[in-house]
Order: sequence, then structure tokens, then C-alpha cells
Amino acid sequence: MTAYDPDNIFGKILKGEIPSHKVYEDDETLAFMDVMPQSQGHTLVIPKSGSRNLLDAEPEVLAGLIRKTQTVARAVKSAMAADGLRIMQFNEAAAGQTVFHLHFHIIPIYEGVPLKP
Ligand code: DGP
Repeated sequence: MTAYDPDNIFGKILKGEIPSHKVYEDDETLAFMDVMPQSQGHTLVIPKSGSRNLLDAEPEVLAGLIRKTQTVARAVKSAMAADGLRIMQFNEAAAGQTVFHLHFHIIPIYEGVPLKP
């Protein structure tokens, strides 16, 4: 497993070096809007500690992150009046991961509205 690089884009967002539209923050977690949304309200949830992806995350980091993802997902579904939500997570470039800091995608689904690619 390649080592975590703190200079990835989300690492820079955590350090305040790149702006983001934050929607939730606590001591361990940050949630912000995706700049390339697949639907209205597409949100990313990341741990503040450095994990490359789910495969190298400490169990307690992963446990905290999935709980916060549920909290944010409920809020996004309600705020966006979505009909459903897709939760996605990729591990390594071959699987579609492009930013190498663990994150969950929360993608609102609206009946009859296709996702953007
Ligand atoms: P993934 O393929 O799972 O690694 O998704 C990375 C997501 O991050 C992708 O949907 C686009 C988003 N993204 C990339 N750069 C930025 C950025 O600078 N700011 C924000 N808010 N999102 C970004």
C-alpha cells in the first residue's frame, strides 16, 4: 500500500490551503460539496486524520467516519428533498479513486433525473 501523502487535494482543504464549501465539521470529520457533482447536493465526507482510503484506515477512524456519513446523509436527504441517496467509496486508481484521502460520496438521487457522468 502506498503511503498517505498529506499534500493531496483533500489534505490541502483540511489545512485551509484550498477553499471548500463546508456543510459539516467536528473534531474528526469534515463534509463539503463536491466540485464535480453527479447530482445536486453531492457531498463528500472525510476524516481529519490521514488515511489513503478504506483499505489502510484505522478501524476506529472508519467507524467514526461511517457514523458521521450517516448523520450528514440524513441531513443532505432532508435538505435536498432527495428521493434516495447513493453512498460511494473508491479504493486505488484502478477502482476510480482520484483523490487519495479516504472519502465517502453522498449522492442524492431524484426520481427521473439521471446522474451526471
Ligand atoms: P474519487 O474518484 O472517489 O477519488 O472522487 C474524488 C472527488 O473529489 C471527485 O468527485 C471530484 C472531487 N474533487 C476533486 N478536486 C476537488 C476539490 O478541489 N474540491 C472539491 N470540493 N472536490 C474536489
